Amino acid sequence: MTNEIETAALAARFPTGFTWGAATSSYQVEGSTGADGRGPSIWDAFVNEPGRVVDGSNGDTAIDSYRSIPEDVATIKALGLGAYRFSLSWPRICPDGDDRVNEAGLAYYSNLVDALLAEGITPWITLYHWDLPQTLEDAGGWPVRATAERFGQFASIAHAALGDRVKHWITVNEPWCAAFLGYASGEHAPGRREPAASIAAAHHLMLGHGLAARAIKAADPEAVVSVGLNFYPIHAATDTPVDLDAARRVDGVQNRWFTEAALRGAYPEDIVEDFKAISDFSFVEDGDMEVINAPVDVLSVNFYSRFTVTGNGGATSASAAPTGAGSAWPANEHIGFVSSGLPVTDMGWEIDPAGLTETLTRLHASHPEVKLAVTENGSAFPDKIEDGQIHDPERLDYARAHLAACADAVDAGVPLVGYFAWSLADNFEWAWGYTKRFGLVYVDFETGERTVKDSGRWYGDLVRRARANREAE
Ligand code: IFM
Repeated sequence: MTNEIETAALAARFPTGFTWGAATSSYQVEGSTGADGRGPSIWDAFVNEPGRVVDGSNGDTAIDSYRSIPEDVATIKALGLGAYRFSLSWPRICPDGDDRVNEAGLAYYSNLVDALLAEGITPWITLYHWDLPQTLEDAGGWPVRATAERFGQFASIAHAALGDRVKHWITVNEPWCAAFLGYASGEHAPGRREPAASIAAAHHLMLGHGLAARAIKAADPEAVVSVGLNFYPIHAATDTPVDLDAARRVDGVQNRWFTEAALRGAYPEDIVEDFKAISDFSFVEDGDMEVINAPVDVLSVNFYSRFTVTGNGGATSASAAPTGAGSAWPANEHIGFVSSGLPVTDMGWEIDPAGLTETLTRLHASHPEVKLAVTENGSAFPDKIEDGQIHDPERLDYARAHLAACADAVDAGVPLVGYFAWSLADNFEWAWGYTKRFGLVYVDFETGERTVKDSGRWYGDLVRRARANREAE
């Protein structure tokens, strides 16, 4: 009973029109990587290299979402969600990454959009969630300018096919991961370890964002355009100058680099100076920053954890280290990540709900003109089926605490317009394969069978209560 009262009280704290959803991405859920003319992506190649994925798995089947539109939409509906964020597989639509379109690939997304709309579920499309067509990587990948231009073209193709029904567009998801895990530490596809090239990759990902955002807005001024960035509160391990400087650097690369480029049209000067140690920035052309500074209607905030940082890299503690610690921070290899003693999820990521409020209020203070949406938030914990049920109190507590943190931000005046749980269902967790479960819905990876977890039921209950409150007003 107490819990029901608490849930009702939490639901009442969200404003009218708030978007409630869950998120996935193409390579993590679709499977059918060889079906209907889809071309290969960098992830198809990467997973086949020995040692890249901890359990040696791949996304060939994933959770079979390509063949499960009715089931997936029914699951979203059963949870009571009003929105579904999914990504388009670029090589499914443009198998060679150029302007030749694979109509069968487009048809899959068109059918998914129709099925969602028929159930009153609003689609939020992400254009790039890391599955670059392999042909574009063969031509140089994101360190090369032409990839950004191709991406702008892809955005126009996707929007021309789906823009009559889809209003919400997120251009690029987590360019930090795509650039620095993909091209600096090599922990993600394409697995390159070229720190200088990773900075060019980061620039071209943002240029791609700008080109895509402008193409969509030109086609539909009413479209709601966004870019998806991953944020972490950064704390210095001590107040020594070396640790404080490490915190400034990590905060700059993680929280300010992409945000300021998109929203202010300039990279933070202090980080430009740091990066000059390894890059001459010759890839930045006149006019690029204006393109990158395209209108953003909603900033998509992905939030999982916080970092405590030291300038003495040797002190890195494995449990506190983000994926890619050290080598994923080009020009900052001396930096380490230490535990602050907070409890951690199955990823080893510290749980810091107050850090979400801190992130949202800081973003609002720095960029008051833009609305915010939490487009990913969630936790991995090992799950066990017991009598056909999944009791996952830790995931439920994580969700409850982070939603309360969102409500605190709303109370503080942050224009927060939505929340998307990561993820709708357990799926392929990149270099962790199928060993980490983030879903509101449990997936039996052998049979594909779905079972709603306790956390999914709780989230659905919260959403229904929030909606009922507003309808009663
Ligand atoms: O699964 C990923 C997702 O693809 C991007 N953001 C973080 C999630 C959890 O690691």
